[in-house]
Amino acid sequence: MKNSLRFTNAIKRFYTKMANSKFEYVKDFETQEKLLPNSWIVVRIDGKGFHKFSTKHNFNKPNDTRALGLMNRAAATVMNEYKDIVLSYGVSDEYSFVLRRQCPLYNRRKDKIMTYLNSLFTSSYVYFWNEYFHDVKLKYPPSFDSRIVLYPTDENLRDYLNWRQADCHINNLYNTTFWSLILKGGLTNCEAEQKLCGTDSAHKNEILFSEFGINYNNELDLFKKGTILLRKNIKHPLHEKSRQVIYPFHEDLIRDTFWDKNTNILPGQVSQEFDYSSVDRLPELVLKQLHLSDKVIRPDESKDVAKE
Ligand SMILES: Nc1nc2c(ncn2[C@@H]2O[C@H](COP(=O)(O)OP(=O)(O)OP(=O)(O)O)[C@@H](O)[C@H]2O)c(=O)[nH]1
Ligand SMILES: [Mg+2]
Repeated sequence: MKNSLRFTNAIKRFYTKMANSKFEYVKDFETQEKLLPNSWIVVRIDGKGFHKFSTKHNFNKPNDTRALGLMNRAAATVMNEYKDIVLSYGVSDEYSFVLRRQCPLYNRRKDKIMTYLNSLFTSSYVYFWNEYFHDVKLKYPPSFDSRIVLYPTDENLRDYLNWRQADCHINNLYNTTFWSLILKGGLTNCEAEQKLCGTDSAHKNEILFSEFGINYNNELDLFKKGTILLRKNIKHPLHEKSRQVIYPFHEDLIRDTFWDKNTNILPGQVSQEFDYSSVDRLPELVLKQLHLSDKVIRPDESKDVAKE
């Protein structure tokens, strides 16, 4: 009995091996694209059909701080997992992740990098949905496309980021004026579109100011500039030990000032010290990472918080 069982198993193993070797040739059809060495890797993800998604979930027009906060949270999760990301830039339903030139991640296999980053971003978007849209039920699963673009020089990388931020500015000025004409001015979508046709930036600023008393300069930098996420070492507000966090900035990327301050990015050093004593309050995104209530504002207020 024992012998016959052993014999049957041996036969099974033989046929499995035969079958494997017979079919194994299909593995040769798989290709692996390795990303060029010594070049900046940019992974850009973009929401699929977010025009519809934002309407279905009643996003505020033209900008919804909950939606932008959620995008930033999902992106920070990706940055936390993948330490080779030195900078991320987000606006509307898109995020760009910049991986340092020398990044050896997954042997620079394109598919691995692109799909892992995209799926972690997408699952995080769904995972954190309720933290941002408390009373809004997620009606259907959102999805994001992604692509990888390589930039060989620092100048190319900066120009890429300049392009995305300039796009943010152009779209936001247009959308702010468009929705003011509709929501405050009572125009139909078609009328607003016609009114804005052929207008330049100065003209849109003028419409906003003269018709609605809106000074575009006073709009939130979050809307005008998008969000730049950087890895920073900061002093924990309670015990002052150094902590690495993903810190959001809403500044001009195009000017040299940004690059003069954040000297670690282009040499590919992923993190840098950051003294936040001059900011009014730590951003919510940072407080969440430190598991702190958003009542904590500055180290000098930490004693009060610690007592609570
Ligand atoms: N109301 C509102 N809409 C937003 C916000 N953020 C993104 N959107 C919507 O998302 C769209 C993003 O633009 P696209 O990516 O070009 O459009 P899409 O519908 O996602 O189309 P595909 O990316 O081609 O699938 C915007 O045009 C808006 O309709 C927001 O904060 N508020
Ligand atoms: Mg989209």
